[in-house]
Amino acid sequence: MNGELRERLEAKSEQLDIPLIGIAPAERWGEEPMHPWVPEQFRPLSIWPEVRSVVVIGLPVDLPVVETAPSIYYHEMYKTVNALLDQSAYRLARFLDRSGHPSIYIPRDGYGSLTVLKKDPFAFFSHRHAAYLAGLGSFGVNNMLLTPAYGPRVRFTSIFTTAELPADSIMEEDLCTRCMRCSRLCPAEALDRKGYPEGITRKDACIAYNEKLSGRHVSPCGWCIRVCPVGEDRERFERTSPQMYEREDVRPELHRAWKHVRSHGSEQD
Ligand code: B12
Repeated sequence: MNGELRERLEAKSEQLDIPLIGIAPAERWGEEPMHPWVPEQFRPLSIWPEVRSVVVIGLPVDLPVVETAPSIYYHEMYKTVNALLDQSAYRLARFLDRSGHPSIYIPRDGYGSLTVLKKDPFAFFSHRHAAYLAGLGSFGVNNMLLTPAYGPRVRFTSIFTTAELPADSIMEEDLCTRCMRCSRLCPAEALDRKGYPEGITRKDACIAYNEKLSGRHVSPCGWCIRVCPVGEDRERFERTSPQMYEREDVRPELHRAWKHVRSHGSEQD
């Protein structure tokens, strides 16, 4: 195990302003910690047989920005975070390469368009499951991985490396409070109340709704991550009452601000 390399990797991530990093051994996918689990051909060792460890990084989306969604503001932030995720993962792969361990980055999404997803709603590799195995969080009813620092308001990507790095433990705690706001407030009625992995996500409904938003330049939707009460970012941004998303009288000044942001820079509903 290369403890010294892990320390240097963490220092490099710090330097790149990456707040979340976790590591899972590639063989952990074979342990099938829940059912249904990631099918064999989607696992790291099937994709790149030389991989020994999977490094997962997470970048947050700011709560006050996702609150304005559907808006050009969240649309732009989503693009910014996506670009940074890909670039940071690419750079960390080069860092590991230079340390003598061949490594490759995986793109944060990996699909061409929503039309492609309608036919096949899967990417070749799932970062949510990788982040779970790397100890970064637990699954919520909203089908997302919830983290202590940002709840579901964090996007992930992964790096496959031949280095054998000390791993993190899977999080035992279940962070989801089962408040059901995500399921109740989803505009596409895509989430049932059972939670992941038993619950059914109507991917087709979610994709169709995002397609509509995309035509107006305000995708993605973001409701299921906005209303989630989990995450220290709620305290930091003074948004401790998720009731405000259902009742305009709880924070009327915020509702006015969101309407203002939504009414510019994109085609109206
Ligand atoms: C496709 C996709 C979508 C689709 C479909 C969503 C869905 N419900 O699956 C659309 C476009 C609608 C979408 C929407 C959103 N997404 Co999305 N999406 C992805 C993407 C590209 C691939 C997901 C995937 O293929 N997983 C792989 C399979 C293995 O997982 P699974 O679907 O859960 O499969 C299970 C079961 O279906 C079962 N199973 C049973 N039979 C079969 C058969 C086969 C062949 C397979 C594969 C599986 C399977 O086994 C699996 C294991 O439990 C990932 C990026 C990535 N490459 O990981 C982002 C990702 C999951 N999305 C993300 C986000 C944030 C969102 C949104 C909030 C949008 C937004 N940015 O505001 C919404 C939330 C929707 C929701 N609540 O589910 C983040 C999640 C971050 C987090 N904190 O967890 C990711 C990881 C992107 C990223 N790089 O960070 N997304």
